[in-house]
Amino acid sequence: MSALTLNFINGEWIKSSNRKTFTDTNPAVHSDVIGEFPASTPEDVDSAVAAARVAFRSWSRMPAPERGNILKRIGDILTERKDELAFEMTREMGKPHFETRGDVQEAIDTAYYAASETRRLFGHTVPSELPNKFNMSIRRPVGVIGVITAWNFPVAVPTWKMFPAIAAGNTVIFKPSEDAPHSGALLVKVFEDAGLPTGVVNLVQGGGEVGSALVSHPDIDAVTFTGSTDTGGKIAETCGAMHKRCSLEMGGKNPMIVLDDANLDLVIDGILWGAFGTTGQRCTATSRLIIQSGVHDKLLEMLKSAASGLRLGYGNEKDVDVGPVINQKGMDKVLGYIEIGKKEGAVLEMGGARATGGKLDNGFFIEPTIFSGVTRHMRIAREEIFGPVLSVIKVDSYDEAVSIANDVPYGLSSSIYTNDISTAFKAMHDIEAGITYINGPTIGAEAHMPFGGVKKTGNGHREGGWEVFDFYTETKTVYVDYSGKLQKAQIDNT
Ligand code: UN1
Repeated sequence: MSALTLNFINGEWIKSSNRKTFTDTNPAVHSDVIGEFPASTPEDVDSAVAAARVAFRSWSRMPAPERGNILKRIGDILTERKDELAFEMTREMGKPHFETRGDVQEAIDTAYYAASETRRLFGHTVPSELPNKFNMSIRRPVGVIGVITAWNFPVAVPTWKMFPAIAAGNTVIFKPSEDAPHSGALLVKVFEDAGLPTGVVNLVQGGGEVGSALVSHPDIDAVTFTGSTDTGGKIAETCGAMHKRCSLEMGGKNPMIVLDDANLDLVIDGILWGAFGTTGQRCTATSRLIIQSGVHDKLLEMLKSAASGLRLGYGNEKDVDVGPVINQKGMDKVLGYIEIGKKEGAVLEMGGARATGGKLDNGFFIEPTIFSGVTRHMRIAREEIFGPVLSVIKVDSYDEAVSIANDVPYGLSSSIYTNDISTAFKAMHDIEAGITYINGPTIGAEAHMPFGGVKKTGNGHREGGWEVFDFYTETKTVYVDYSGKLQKAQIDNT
């Protein structure tokens, strides 16, 4: 068994303290066992935090552009290994190889972007209200960061969190999802090979017990999490009680609005990619299609014919458009929602069952599924399904479309197709979401732009782009008085 099935703590690949393991398998080919990974314990978290705390002393003092040089090397190695990483990621979590290549590319972009930020990390200089006095703000790293991620972007999302964190001088404990430990370990191996100093990133594999130990650890200063809204809420409670900052990226129920004047061919490409890309298992997936009545019937027919051409299969084989869902639990959940949709009276236009036959019997495949006649109060219009299920809602007007788009507890991504520039600009403001795409689907965030959602999707922070550095740094305000005497603010200058 390779060393990479161990934890990585203080620069060494080591077993967990209790030697217990969990099994990781290929969701498209059940017989393909990827490995046994440590079901780690709170003691392992303790060792990782101790290592990260020691590393913080020197890492936080290193000139930021030097940290940036290491990030560049990480980006270079990710570029060299893009194909082999993508192969293993597809094997582990199922999305097709062209998509896992994109996942690695997102990590590469983030590495180079975060490296470039190490030459900025701007503070402010501001006039003082007193003479011979200089005011400024500088950024300081926060400390040791707990990073808890999902499996659907097993490389990109962890790097969105870790690269800006380490660029800013923090150190990290990384807990990947139990459904993506292998990708997580391969990523950490890249860090090791790039010469990231000992203890700066530590990997602790495992499930909820490790996650809770991280969140509640008194020596972890901040937690960043991508996953379910329920778990995020619990993390926020613990962090709140401990006065710890946390950044949460949670569920979505992302709408795509199609108005009568839209270019329908463009819309079809967008829906297929937005709703069925990553088998619908993105927090940004298009899960509601809100169509204006003038084009509703025509678009639905076009959509059914286009979606029936999607090829399901193991994503490391040729010509596969859509992979499996992640595991049995995921499959039960999605099939459960399909039953709910039927009971609620939505019209099942296509799909609606486990996909079987030939090699599909070896994995967790679900037919791309479309419901029409969905109304705003149905559960399939309001709850995150995280699978290849699209709910189509018919509306009469722009105003009705926006009102339905906003009528959910989530607000991550959104999209509108229209050729009317005034409507497009209006929608930018009217839609309650952290991200709005005009004439594009709800997926496709770029690494150097802020990413995050409103309402129950997030808690006010953003990943990606320049804003993420606000989460990973503390502002220190500095006053330099060079007048040679005591100057009393608010007293001497009134
Ligand atoms: C996620 O689903 O957690 O915009 C992230 C996108 C991707 C990131 C998705 N770049 O869909």
